[in-house]
Amino acid sequence: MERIVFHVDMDAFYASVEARDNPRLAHVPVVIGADPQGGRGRGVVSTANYAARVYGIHSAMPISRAYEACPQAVFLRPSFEKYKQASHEVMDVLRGYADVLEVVGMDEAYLDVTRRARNWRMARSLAHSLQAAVRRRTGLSCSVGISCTKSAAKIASDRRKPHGVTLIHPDELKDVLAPLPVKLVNGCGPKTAAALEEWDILTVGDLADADPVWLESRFGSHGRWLWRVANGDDPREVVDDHGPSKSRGNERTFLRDARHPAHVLTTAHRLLDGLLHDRHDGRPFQTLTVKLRTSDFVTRTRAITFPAPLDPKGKGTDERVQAACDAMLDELMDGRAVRLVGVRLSNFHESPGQQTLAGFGMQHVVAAA
Ligand code: TTP
Ligand code: MG
Repeated sequence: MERIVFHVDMDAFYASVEARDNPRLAHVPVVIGADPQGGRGRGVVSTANYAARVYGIHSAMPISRAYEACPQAVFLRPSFEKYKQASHEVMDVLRGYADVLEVVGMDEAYLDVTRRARNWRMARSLAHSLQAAVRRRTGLSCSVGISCTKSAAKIASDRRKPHGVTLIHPDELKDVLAPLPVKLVNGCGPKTAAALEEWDILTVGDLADADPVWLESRFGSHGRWLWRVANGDDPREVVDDHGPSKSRGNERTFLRDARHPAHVLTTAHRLLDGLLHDRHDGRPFQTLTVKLRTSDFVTRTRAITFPAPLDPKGKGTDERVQAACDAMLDELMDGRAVRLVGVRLSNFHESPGQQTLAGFGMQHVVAAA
């Protein structure tokens, strides 16, 4: 059966995280990277938001050139911890949409959705819901490419950025690929591209039409691989190479900052409910973490480790976990309006653990920030 593969890539990832956490950045050019030092800086641009790209600014460009192109842009140093955290939030959402999820970097992932989508029409609508869920639950925007192979899905995700959904149907795959530059073929680095160019092989179409025997004699087995991919044939599976997740979380950014503690608690209960009754993961867990971000963008977490693992479907688990969650959130709420609330389960055990009476109590707070 033909596979249905998504490639999800976050839009202007670092810059979007910064804009999410500081809405004043939303409509001005933002450049993340080295300190421009008034045009004398020596580092490079990590990324730029779309408003800054209008000035020709892009990743890996010297920061001094970016400064020259747009001195009025906001220049920020990267905060990797923040991006890592945002990446976890995104991947948690994606996990809920995939038969198999393969995270390939901080801001991109492949999803095999063959079983759940069943056909191309449903795949497209699944991609739109995924995009909406990522935006709702993380405040960030992504682009989705849909096709029958990883290579094709990756090419697709780049075609309508930002916030695009692009489907390349298998029937049109060869035609869509043909005019693209060879460097977009998986495995074709700058050196191979230069070598191919000497033989007038400039586009994916040129490569697809080349003689595979000649390619193999010139580039070894790599040559044959390139020829296969250029012909739309990429056998790589989407693989979950990360083993069972070490934690599962869920969080919600309020459309308007929440002023009533009861509203925050009810939302947290709903998120918990989703985690405890996840169809795909019923492992017992021992740690619950809550997170609260107030309207001034201060984020704090509290965690509790129960004395024994809790079975998510066990009698009384919901109540116990809710009580622990309420106690921690009560402690974190100090009258400031709340922008985001999150909950996370971790410290998983593989089989339902023996629950003792001690499991009814709470033990100690393990993290506070
Ligand atoms: P990309 O996905 O390449 O870029 P992007 O997400 O910023 O923008 P796009 O909408 O075009 O996808 O890279 C993801 C992040 O990786 C990016 O936000 C910053 C970081 N990065 C660097 O630090 N240096 C680089 O040269 C590149 C390409 C990315
Ligand atoms: Mg990206």
